Amino acid sequence: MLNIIICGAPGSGKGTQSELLVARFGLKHLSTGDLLREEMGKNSPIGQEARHHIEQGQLVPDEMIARLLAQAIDKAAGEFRGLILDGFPRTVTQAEMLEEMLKARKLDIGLMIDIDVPEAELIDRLLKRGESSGRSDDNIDTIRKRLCVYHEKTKPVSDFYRKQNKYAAIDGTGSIDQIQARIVKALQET
Ligand code: B4P
Repeated sequence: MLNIIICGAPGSGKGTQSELLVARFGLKHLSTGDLLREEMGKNSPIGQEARHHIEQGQLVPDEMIARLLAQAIDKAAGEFRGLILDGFPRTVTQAEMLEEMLKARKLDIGLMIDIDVPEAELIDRLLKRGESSGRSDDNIDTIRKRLCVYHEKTKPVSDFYRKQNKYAAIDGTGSIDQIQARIVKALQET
């Protein structure tokens, strides 16, 4: 079973590339950003707490997001050939939590794909998305905060998987198809 993580800064194209991988490999796509937006849409207690953090450009608490992800994995149990975890883990603590979560379900990670895009392009993409997405976190002040949080908390997660030889850095510039081809090549070389 192929279980992969797609990581990268906000706007690096994690969601975009995940959708293409789903179509190609029949994987189950679990985006923690989507799970949180679903809760916010329902205005559930989790959604209300998440909104507060997301609008500040901060990450939601590790325990909250880990619980939400575990529930989503269990809900999909038996119906997937592999998982794409999009936007999780975003902290080293989440990476440790994920190890335990997967071990308990006799699963493991094959590869972490880290999509690398220069900051100016990230800001450009997110501002463009903000024109139509209606996402309250796609504005310049929040984008800058999200990028700081990414460098401080998420970048170190790469080392966690690099040490396990489960890491591939992917150039995230160019067309969506070019980037997809780089990811598929990395997966084939695993
Ligand atoms: P996410 O939903 O993961 O949002 P993202 O990082 O902004 O999006 P992504 O990288 O998927 O970008 P996309 O493909 O859409 O997280 C939102 C928030 O939720 C976080 O800030 C955090 O607060 C919270 N959260 C989520 N997971 C969490 C966790 N594990 N722990 C704690 N908190 C968590 O691409 C962006 C845009 O670029 C799109 O408009 C797309 O069309 C465009 N694009 C993509 N590829 C392109 C290309 N090659 N060229 C030009 N444009 C491109």
